[in-house]
Amino acid sequence: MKKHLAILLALALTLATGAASAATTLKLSEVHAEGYPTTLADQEFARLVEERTEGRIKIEVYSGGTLYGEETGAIEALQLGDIAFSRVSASPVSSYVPAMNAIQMPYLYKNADHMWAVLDGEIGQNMLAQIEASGSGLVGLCWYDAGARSYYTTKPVTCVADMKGLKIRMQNNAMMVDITNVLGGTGVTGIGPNEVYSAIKQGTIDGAENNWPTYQNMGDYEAAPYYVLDEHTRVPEVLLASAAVLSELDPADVEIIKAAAKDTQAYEKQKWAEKEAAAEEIVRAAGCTITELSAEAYAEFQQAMTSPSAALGGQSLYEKYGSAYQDVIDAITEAGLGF
Ligand code: BDP
Repeated sequence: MKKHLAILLALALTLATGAASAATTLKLSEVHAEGYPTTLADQEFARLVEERTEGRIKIEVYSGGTLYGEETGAIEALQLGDIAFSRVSASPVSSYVPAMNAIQMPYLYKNADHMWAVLDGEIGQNMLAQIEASGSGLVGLCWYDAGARSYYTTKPVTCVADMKGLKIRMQNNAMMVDITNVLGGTGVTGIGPNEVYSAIKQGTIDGAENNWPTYQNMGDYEAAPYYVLDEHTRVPEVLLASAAVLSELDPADVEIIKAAAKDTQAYEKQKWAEKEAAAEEIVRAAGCTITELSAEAYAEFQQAMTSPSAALGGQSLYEKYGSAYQDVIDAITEAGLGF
């Protein structure tokens, strides 16, 4: 009798705590290596979700591009519901949600504070909501920092004319390809960020463009030691979820997931600041040629990417990719007046 009571009690306890129900395990794809700011943020997100759902949801983070080496592959897997999450750059998301280009036009932000005021404000939060509302099958959870992107090449570049004829790996986004094309170079896509180093070494491309942390962490600075700080774009990172996978979960858990993601943003920004400084130090110590542009040379890059171009049949990048979102672009520019 006593034994039966104990079993009953144990059963009641398991039911009450939910310990008997199996945990749901979800996958998160990340192209960066262990220890990179976004990977650390993914892991913090997984920790918070597991803690706040009391173990009902476990998230496995696959770093280093082991699941998908190209972010477009991860995005398509999210649409199909093959994986639950992926931390990607906002750039390839534009191929699925074109309005995303409005927040990553060249020379759009005055500085990082300007970009963050926009992303944390109405425009950025509306953009996250728009990813979900667009019917893309994607859900935008939060933004992460990714600094400013600049060109790195196997030959010195100190002005726009030096870009002529260079084959430059760009992210999978038509606007990004045109950013290089308007400079007289050739934008090349289809190369994952982990393949850039070998593509440069093999001579398939003459360079690429990225922020300090990726330039250093992927080892690209050893293959293309000329880094020209033209800072053409600030493209934030975005943590995406699969709408199909979220629809299978308890709505209360979806709310926990959404809140947990937002709570990792400050953490990533702090790790980003540390890594950005450390990466710059490593690259400089390695003896790379870092070109800080004169005001005139900088203006030349800016001019090429904002005015009409023969490479675009007389259109400017802003006309070709931004005119449908002119109101958003104007609001972003206006928000920059205080910076
Ligand atoms: C890095 C982003 C990463 C992108 C990569 C790229 O963190 O998400 O995949 O650029 O250029 O800055 O593809």
